[in-house]
Amino acid sequence: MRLQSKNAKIYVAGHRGMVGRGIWHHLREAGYTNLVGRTSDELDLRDPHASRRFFEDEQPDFVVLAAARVGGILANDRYPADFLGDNLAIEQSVIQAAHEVGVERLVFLGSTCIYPKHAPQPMPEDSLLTGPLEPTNQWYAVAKIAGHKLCEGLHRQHGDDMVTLMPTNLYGPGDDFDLETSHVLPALLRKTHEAKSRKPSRPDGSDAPVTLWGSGEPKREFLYVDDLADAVRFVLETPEEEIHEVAPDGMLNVGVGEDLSINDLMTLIQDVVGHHGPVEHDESKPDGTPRKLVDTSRMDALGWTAQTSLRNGIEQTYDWYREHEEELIEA
Ligand code: GFB
Repeated sequence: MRLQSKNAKIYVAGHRGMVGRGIWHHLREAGYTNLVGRTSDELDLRDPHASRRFFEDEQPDFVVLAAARVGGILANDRYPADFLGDNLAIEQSVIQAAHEVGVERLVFLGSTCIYPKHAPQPMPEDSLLTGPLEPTNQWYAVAKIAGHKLCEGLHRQHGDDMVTLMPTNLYGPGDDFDLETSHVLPALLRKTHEAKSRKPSRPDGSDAPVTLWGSGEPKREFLYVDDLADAVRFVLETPEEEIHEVAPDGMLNVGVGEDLSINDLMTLIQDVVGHHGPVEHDESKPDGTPRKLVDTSRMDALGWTAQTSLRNGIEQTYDWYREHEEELIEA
């Protein structure tokens, strides 16, 4: 059942993370007044009993499942059991509880790393499970595939209204800027900002170098978090039959339809930050999947497109980073 009433109770799971927070603010701005959230200290979503109690007490009408253990290429590679186990546990507990209390609709957030490493580009939803996964993030991918399949299975077996969105690489205000765990965009923003701020500059007046991981040749597509939040609202408001007409498996890619190499992203970030200095490569770090551009035909057919240009999104993220720099470094 689609979201129509501004008073409907919407539970945003993971509302303190970058994605959940973006969705929360966006829904608020769209006039939805009855939002529910719990921090991970208040409610451990990996615990099925606690999740079940919470759903029974709150009886949400709609659920957006944005809670997950997430991280960049290195974190995925270093903590395989956490990325697989925590995500499986969260999905099982939240999706099952939503089924048991009979919510109107659940929107589950997956990731485009669920597609095979060598999927055709752009990657259509039906390339799922047609080939081997990228090894660095296979653990996270398997968990996200399982979450989607649980939604698809509940739809098939019980008629539950559950939709999975597969967003491409996300970034924006509130992102993780920790260099060990973050994704490439916030990591390069921080490194470039710090290189530019390092004084004195080099003898020729140029800024200190920035080191990026790997060859810089892999290509990625970046989606601004507010655009994803808008896509979530749009999907919540779209009738179920329309969604299933374009997405019989209940899966919708969300992207911008364009990608660029990490080297080109570096150049754009240098331009936004005003960094004039060399770029070095740490080839001991992995490149990951060579390319990950999503086919957005299904969302196009429903009438949704992303609005924020990459440059504009990076500028807004950089503004946010500078405002919060001190607290981020202390944390
Ligand atoms: O964003 P990222 O960590 O994740 O890395 P993935 C993308 C590319 O940027 C890789 C390169 O080729 C990295 O080697 N890169 C260059 C850097 N410099 C840096 C840096 O300083 N930090 C980081 N983090 N990367 C993740 C998956 O894959 O994407 C997750 O591991 C999830 O499971 C997420 O799917 C969206 O795009 O490779």
